[in-house]
Amino acid sequence: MTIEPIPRLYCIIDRQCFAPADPLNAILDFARELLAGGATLIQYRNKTDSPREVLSHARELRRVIYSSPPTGDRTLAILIMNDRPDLALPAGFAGVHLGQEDLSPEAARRVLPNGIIGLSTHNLEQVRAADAGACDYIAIGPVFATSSKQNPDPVVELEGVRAARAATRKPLVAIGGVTRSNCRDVIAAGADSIAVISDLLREPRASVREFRKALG
Ligand code: TZP
Ligand code: MG
Repeated sequence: MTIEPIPRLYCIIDRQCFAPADPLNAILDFARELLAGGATLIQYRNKTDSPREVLSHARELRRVIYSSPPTGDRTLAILIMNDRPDLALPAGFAGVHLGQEDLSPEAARRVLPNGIIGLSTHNLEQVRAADAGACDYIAIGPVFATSSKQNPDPVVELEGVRAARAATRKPLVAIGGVTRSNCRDVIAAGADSIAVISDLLREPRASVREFRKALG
């Protein structure tokens, strides 16, 4: 499935950013605030809980999003599951975001024949391989230093975004250390979209609004 044009802002809800126990209500409140700010693309990232819990959170997230009033020019936010196509399917999510060590895009396509499939890349060689493969969009990063990812690859800086842009015509998402202050530079370097964890956390509704305003 295509995701073109990809929304300029790609919000990530990272379970790690919420209380160790019983995070669901806080996660759902956070999602409501993102939507109220105008979020149209949301990934659920949960690297700690059991598949059963991840699926349960994801189903609740979908319920919240489908029962929220429409925002912006899109009726509903697109929901993407991190890592797990097998959970995206029963959660009713639109797609999956894969890392280099998850299932390949081609294998994920067997699970989600009509789903959106994104792939993380961290260098030019990976971008080229992703461009030749079955993913619908490519993420490049970390662009800048980030504390949201364990064992991050080396930062690619704006130069890495420019190089990725030159290597693919697929929608390009830049991730890692992107904030309201630097997001315009990242788009100017060639990204179609920027993915954010940290700079949404403190004031999600206002942040989404400000990102959207900055990104046009
Ligand atoms: N992949 C590369 S950097 C990153 C991920 C998941 C974390 C991005 O989070 P932040 O807080 O916006 O830097
Ligand atoms: Mg992954």
